[in-house]
Amino acid sequence: MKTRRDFIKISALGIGATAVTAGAAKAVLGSSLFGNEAGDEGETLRRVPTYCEVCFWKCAGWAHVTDDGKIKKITGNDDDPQCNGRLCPRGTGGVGMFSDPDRLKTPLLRVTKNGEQTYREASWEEALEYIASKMKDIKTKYGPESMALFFHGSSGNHFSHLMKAYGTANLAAPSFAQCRGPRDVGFEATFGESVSSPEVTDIRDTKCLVLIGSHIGENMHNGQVQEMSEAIDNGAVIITVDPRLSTAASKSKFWLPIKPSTDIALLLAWIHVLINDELYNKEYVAAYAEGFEELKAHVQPFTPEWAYGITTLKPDQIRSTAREMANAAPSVIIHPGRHAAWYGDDVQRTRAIAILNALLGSWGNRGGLFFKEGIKLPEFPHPEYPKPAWTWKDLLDGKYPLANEAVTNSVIEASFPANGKDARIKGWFVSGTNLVASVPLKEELHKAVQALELVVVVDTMPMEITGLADVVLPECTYLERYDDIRATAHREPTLCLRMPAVEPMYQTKPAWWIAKQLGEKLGLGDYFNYKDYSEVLDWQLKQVGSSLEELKRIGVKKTARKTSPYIEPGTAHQFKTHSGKIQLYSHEMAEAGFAPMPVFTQHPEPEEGFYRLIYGRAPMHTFSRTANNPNLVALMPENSVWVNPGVAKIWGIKKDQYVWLKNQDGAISNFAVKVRTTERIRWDSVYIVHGFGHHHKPLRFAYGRGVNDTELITNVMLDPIMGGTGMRGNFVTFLTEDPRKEAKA
Ligand SMILES: Nc1nc2c(c(=O)[nH]1)N[C@H]1C(S)=C(S)[C@@H](COP(=O)(O)OP(=O)(O)OC[C@H]3O[C@@H](n4cnc5c(=O)[nH]c(N)nc54)[C@H](O)[C@@H]3O)O[C@H]1N2
Ligand SMILES: Nc1nc2c(c(=O)[nH]1)N[C@H]1C(S)=C(S)[C@@H](COP(=O)(O)OP(=O)(O)OC[C@H]3O[C@@H](n4cnc5c(=O)[nH]c(N)nc54)[C@H](O)[C@@H]3O)O[C@H]1N2
Ligand code: SF4
Ligand SMILES: [Mo]
Repeated sequence: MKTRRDFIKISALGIGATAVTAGAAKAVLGSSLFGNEAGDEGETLRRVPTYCEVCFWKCAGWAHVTDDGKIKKITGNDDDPQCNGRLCPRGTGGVGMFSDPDRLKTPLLRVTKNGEQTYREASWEEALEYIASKMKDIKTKYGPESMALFFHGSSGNHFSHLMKAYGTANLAAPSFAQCRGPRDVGFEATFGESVSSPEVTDIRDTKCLVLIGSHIGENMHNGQVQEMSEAIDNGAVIITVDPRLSTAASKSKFWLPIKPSTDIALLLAWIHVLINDELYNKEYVAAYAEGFEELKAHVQPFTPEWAYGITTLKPDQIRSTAREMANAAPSVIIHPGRHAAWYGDDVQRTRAIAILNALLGSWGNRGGLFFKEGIKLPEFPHPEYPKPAWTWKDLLDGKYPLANEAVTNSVIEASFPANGKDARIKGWFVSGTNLVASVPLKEELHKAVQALELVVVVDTMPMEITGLADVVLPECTYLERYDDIRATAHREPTLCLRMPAVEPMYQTKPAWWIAKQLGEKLGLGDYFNYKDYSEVLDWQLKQVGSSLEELKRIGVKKTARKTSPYIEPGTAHQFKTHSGKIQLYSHEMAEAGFAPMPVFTQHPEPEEGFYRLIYGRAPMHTFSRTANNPNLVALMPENSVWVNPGVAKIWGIKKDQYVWLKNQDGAISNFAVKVRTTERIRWDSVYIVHGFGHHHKPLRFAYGRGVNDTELITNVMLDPIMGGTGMRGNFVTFLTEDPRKEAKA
């Protein structure tokens, strides 16, 4: 049967590219585009403030621009506490987002030509008219609630405003159910608030940092990495729990190479030791927590000896690391992690992490977790948003009661008819997220895309997601636009500006402009009462005693805190839970029908000949968003699969050999991946970096390089508490011959 919406390769337009090797990237582009170089002799460079969009740490920096409009380099802003004047390799290489020859250049419309679907170039007027008329149509036929926005990154703010003005609250980001959602819900259930982004971890002054899976150093969240190395220099004890000798583990006093999926057993044993050996912070627990007696009774069976049989970690190792934490308390951090969607019981795991922090008294003490403070910018005046008749919550049918942000997977599942019911979501607006690579629901995505009446994708690059769109809108990169002021609360309140360093290339436009044009075409002009976004920023900044002019000059404005980052000795502190106390026993979870204290669940193990597929980050890339960035491809062109030498020997596979991976359900990687044999990984697991193995040919530097973990994640373990998609219950085996050879012959 012919599908309604074919995946269209943008190369069909003839604007695609021929494959170029990574090494040749530099030659193709010419070195001047590579940034990081001083200006030529005698050349004066203009400094334009920005904040980085290569990941969501949002470091503040300067774009250095020549008189004729070339971006020579990007450097950190010394006044920014999130980066202290230093960008990570990805941020420095951010110029590549701008100079990438494969960028989207014009709006594209899906058309059928000689019976085949393809894109044709369109003017902005035509593309926006088309979207507006479809959106009006959807509003009339089904109500505005049946439009959904999927977003990640700065452009999301502009389209969220548009969608709320239009009348829908179905705004979903993969950064919830595919990332930090379980962690945030676990911490909210315990402390009444999440640890935010950037996290409120006081790593700089800590005496003991415990990393559970969190692989800082490969996870390059800038400020955290800097603070961790400062803490190490100051003699802090690092304890890393990871089945792989991560960069962080290699800098640790203790590396606990845990059997994957068993972390909750270790956490319960640590809680057991802290309580039974009376190592916990009695004063703090008495003053700020409730449910201690219930917790004490609950953990009695969970001795280190019990955990040993599950985790493979020796009892004395568990006891001595618990003692290290207690010695450092309250200047100790059990890091909350960030990408927490692992095994489907992830809220329980992060609850256990939160409880450990509570027992040690870390939140509210120097070297633990601090209280954040920020500058609240007033919203630019606009009419009230209409109240939607229903929201994403109504799509859950009573599932995931503690989800407090839209669950991407549920919104996707509501986008096609199922069980005899019509789909409630009829149109998608997607911006800054490559759902094909970031949400492990291939079939559901496919069904949704066949059923939807409108799919709009706003992106800077011809990523896989663009092939699913009816209309592709090319956004200019962060170096060519205004966005909202960065006003995130953290250790020090800051305001930070992003403005265009150069004019947008090609026909690309900023998200604020796209949202405003669409708003006007939809009769929502009152919500976009300005000519240029700089007016909005100037108005907002003036409300808090600054101005656009000031921020253009300094980039970052820091102000003094008005409140203390720590609990003042002798004062009564209220946490943000209903009772004001930390919930060691969670009434909220009990009422919702879940275990009120963390429980360990045994997860399936790999069958003979299969290995658990675990994945993570590399310092030079951000997910799939940098996969084609010529600067970063030059640093790391492909991922490799980490294999224990003992396992490689059984299979007769050699270092640097290319293999295909096949999972428990028969899914086979699209491409081959290079083997890295290393003692740094347990024998029962293999490891790859996420974001590679692109199958979209117009990505000339990324196409066919390495493997894509998402296509091997066919078993998804949903967290019943908030809908997180646990992705680490997949097992792979090796294929040494090209599995598609016969088909190709
Ligand atoms: N298998 C697997 N899945 C995962 C993860 C994993 O490790 N493995 N990680 C999970 C995590 S932690 C997260 S946070 C999510 C991330 O998921 P996504 O946010 O979907 O991440 P990216 O793959 O970086 O996709 C970003 C998209 O934004 C586009 N883009 C970049 N800059 C701009 C811009 O300025 N404007 C616009 N409009 N578009 C832009 C890029 O070209 C790309 O298409 O993925 C989750 N999914
Ligand atoms: N360079 C770079 N930095 C990034 C990003 C990026 O794309 N590139 N993305 C950012 C984003 S959005 C996020 S969410 C974070 C994600 O980064 P983190 O939150 O730090 O890490 P995770 O992806 O949860 O975990 C990866 C680590 O968990 C280990 N692991 C796998 N299974 C298990 C297990 O069962 N138990 C334990 N204890 N460990 C296990 C892996 O070996 C790996 O070292 O990184 C952020 N920083
Ligand atoms: S950590 Fe690196 S990539 Fe992320 S915002 Fe900062 S400089 Fe950019
Ligand atoms: Mo994430």
